[in-house]
Amino acid sequence: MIELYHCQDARSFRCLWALEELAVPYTLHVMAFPPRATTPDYLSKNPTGTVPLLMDGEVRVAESAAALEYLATKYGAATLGVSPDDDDYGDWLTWTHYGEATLTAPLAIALRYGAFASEAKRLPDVVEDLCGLFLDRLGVVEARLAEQDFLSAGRFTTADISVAYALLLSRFLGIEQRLPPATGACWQRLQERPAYSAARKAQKAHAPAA
Ligand SMILES: N[C@@H](CCC(=O)N[C@@H](CS)C(=O)NCC(=O)O)C(=O)O
Repeated sequence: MIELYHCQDARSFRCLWALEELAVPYTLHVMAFPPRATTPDYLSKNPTGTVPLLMDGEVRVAESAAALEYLATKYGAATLGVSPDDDDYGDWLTWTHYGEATLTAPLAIALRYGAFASEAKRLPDVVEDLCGLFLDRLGVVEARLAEQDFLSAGRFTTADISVAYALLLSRFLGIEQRLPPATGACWQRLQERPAYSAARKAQKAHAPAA
């Protein structure tokens, strides 16, 4: 049975959403954030203390885009994934990783210095600069979504899940209203997917007691 270690709305949400899309059985462990402080035992499973950690028998994947790629390749070759034989394979990989490495990375730092840091350590100019960088980097997403409904392969894949997570984070920075139109419209459509709602319900249902 697959096990997913998760914190509410953290990058592990990508994996939770993918698991719901794939309808494979899984056990969900939701920890309060940050697990290094709230769940010290977790460090023995993942010494970086970060989520996600996806375990599938002996297999352990601790990067969210890698976990998407793993799940798609292993359980969703014809649904969330794209086969190496397919012309869209490189494109699909690019977007699946773009969502984390290029889009989410600046937003995560912006959240750190905008929302999580103590008042004295907040850096509003840096936060605005990082948000601007994120919005610039969304330009290629907007160009693609102005032409087609999904980012890659002409259908819903992990590429959409990966990028959509960055769009979710934009909400927590108060810049969701600044998403360009085709991207914003796609984000609305993605939130209507039953698996997205199921993932949101699952993280709530398994939330640790406050
Ligand atoms: N690139 C990694 C980043 C993982 C990461 O930093 N996760 C955050 C939550 S979104 C975390 O667990 N932070 C807790 C900490 O750093 O202690 C991935 O995509 O999985």
